[in-house]
Amino acid sequence: MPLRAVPASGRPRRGGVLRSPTAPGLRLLLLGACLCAWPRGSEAAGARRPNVVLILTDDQDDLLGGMTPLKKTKALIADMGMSFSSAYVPSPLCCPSRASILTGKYPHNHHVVNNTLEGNCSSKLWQKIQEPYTFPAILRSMCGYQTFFAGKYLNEYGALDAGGVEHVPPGWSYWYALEKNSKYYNYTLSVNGKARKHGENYSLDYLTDVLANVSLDFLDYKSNSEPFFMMISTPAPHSPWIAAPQYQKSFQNVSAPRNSNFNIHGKNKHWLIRQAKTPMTNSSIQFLDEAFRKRWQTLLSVDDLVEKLIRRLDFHGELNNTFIFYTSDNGYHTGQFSLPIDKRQLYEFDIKVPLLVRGPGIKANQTNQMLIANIDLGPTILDIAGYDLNKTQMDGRSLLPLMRGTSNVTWRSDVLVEYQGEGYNGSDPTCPAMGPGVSQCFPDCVCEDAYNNTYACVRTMSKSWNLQYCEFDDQEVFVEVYNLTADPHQIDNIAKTIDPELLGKMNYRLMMLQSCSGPTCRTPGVFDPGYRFDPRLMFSSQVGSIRTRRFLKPSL
Ligand SMILES: [Ca+2]
Repeated sequence: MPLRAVPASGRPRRGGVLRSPTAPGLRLLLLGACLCAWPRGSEAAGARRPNVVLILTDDQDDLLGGMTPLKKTKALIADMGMSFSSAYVPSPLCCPSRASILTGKYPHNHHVVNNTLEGNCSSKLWQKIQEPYTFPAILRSMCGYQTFFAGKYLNEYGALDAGGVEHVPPGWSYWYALEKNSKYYNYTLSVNGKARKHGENYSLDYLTDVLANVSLDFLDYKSNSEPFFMMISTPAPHSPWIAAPQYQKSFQNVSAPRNSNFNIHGKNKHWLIRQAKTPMTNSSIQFLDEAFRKRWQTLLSVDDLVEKLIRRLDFHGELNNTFIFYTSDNGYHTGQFSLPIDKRQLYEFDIKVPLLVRGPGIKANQTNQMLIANIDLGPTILDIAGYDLNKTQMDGRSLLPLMRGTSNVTWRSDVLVEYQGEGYNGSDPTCPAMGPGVSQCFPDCVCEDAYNNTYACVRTMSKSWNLQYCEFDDQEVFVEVYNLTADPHQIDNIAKTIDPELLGKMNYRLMMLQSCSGPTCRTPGVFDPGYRFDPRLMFSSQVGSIRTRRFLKPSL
């Protein structure tokens, strides 16, 4: 059954009409509508406000060749615009990372800590406190954009305890959201709040293709009098890695990269890494190689989606007035430090993601090396729409000056990564060696997450430094530090040998970032020679809750 782009307010119509808002926060926003400062008179002069498309994949790495299968995407977005070569996520897990995209905030400010309802993933509290203030809600209510969502939203979206699929978040004019986590077949979509079940017929149900079709429908049926924002969030390349039939024999000769941290023992790393079995079993290696191939196969349908979308934008005369972003919610690893497959670690392979953009005013074939986090996407898109970022509490910064090649932009040198580990309290007879409190023990009983796999890192990039500093909230109060210039694969933890003064600076910077909120998160880092830290600014919104660390020196 073809999916028609039906507005969330009901029957198909020309022009997206906002649903009756239910959230009090959105009502407040609506009271001050039309607050986007698009230059007065510019539309009358023929200029149209830019459209924005955000394509978000699920678990697509940057470091292990994740972009390699996407040749058309590279040609149509990266080669036509800008690639950010240092783009990070503030949490290497779906729900916290997606919450950071939507809110423009670090996890300690949006309070989504893992993929469970208890961890605030699409919970009632999230719906009440954060969801009315996401950047799409502002785009819709303040800037008059038509807003379209298709695909995976937050992992617990559709949970009965949080309103089921009837819940449509404020700010979306068109809503085609997947219930729960990524699937390719046999799933339920919320079509503007009504459940629509899909089966396993490729031509009708393959989710990546369904997302492409409904997106094309939106472009055919949208209003031409308002600009639009589209967010298309694919299941690929998340497990269960089911490729379209025509791609299931692709990449038969491809294996996971055997780079220098593949299948080695992480001997100076935190306990969860040290318990991994080295060398990995043959069955683990076969499994991860097969997973690697299947992940790439699923991305071929994403490549088709991107091509179809851009062709349709061009057909409707919108391409030259549309910013198109492409990124992923977290990275991935296949065999690094003998961890078979997952994404919950602090290392580059899990926290670094592709980020591409093309659009008006962006020159072709640009690479930007500035330190970026996905909390910058919301501020960037609001900036494109003309919204004053000082009116938000977002932690990120607009990338628009970087995208336009503005000279003398003072940029940050540090971003924060925060992760709260998840454990499983039951026992597993197939994995008796591991006690309660661990999880993700697959394959071959190598566990990749635990309650105390809870850490915070500051990733620093400046002219002088290329470092990562991480502290664990575990019994060892473990510290890991890497010099990414000398050791790009993060093999040597230098926490014991690094200059103590530098260690103290990194500890201090981490403490500052973990206490930051809104404008205080946007400041340049301590390694910027022009930076003068003002603690009054940092703690202005944190009165009475100044965070103190349990230690100043590392314990290894
Ligand atoms: Ca993910």
